[in-house]
Amino acid sequence: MKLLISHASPYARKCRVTALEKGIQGIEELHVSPLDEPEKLNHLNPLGKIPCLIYGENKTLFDSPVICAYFDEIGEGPRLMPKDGNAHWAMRRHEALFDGLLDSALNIVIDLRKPEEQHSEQWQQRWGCAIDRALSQAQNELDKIEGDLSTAQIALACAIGYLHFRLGKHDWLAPYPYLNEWYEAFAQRPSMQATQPK
Ligand SMILES: N[C@@H](CCC(=O)N[C@@H](CS)C(=O)NCC(=O)O)C(=O)O
Repeated sequence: MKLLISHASPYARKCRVTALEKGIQGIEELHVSPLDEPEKLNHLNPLGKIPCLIYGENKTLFDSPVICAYFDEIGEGPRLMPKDGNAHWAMRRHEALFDGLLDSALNIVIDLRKPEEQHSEQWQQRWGCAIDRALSQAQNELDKIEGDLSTAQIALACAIGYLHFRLGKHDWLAPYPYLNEWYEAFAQRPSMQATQPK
């Protein structure tokens, strides 16, 4: 299997953490810069985004939730996402919330990379508020998120890691001490340590 990644991509990190936690061996990580090397990526993922997994006989999977679900299925150990029922949908909801948090953070990063006169204060504020509401809900629902390792925990930890990595000037977790405590402990896992963004 080959996984197209960059060391800075938080979506790729979700997949890499999941693969490590599920004991999946033999994944070759190929480093791709989606903006600079579209020819390496676009024929595999028409959306031109990483992560993208190549498996089997040149089959591809993209979008980190799909790749994580695939790793959960083929890997060892307890499932990271309950197979069905209410627990499944509750976890899917949390995964969507934390992936959406990540999308808002990435939107801010992209906006900040534009020439200054093209920055949009209004959109940055909107995305920032979405991040804050998602973090607030994560802390309020921490009792449901904590516990056995799960897809939702990995998505949340990678999203918070990205806030620290790219938008660390702002202390996003200051209002959420319990969430911060949870994150600090989770970030010590070998899978998180091995995939720190660069
Ligand atoms: N929903 C996708 C988002 C992936 C994504 O946006 N990846 C970024 C890198 S962090 C990318 O490849 N961006 C290139 C682009 O948007 O053209 C996922 O969960 O995998």
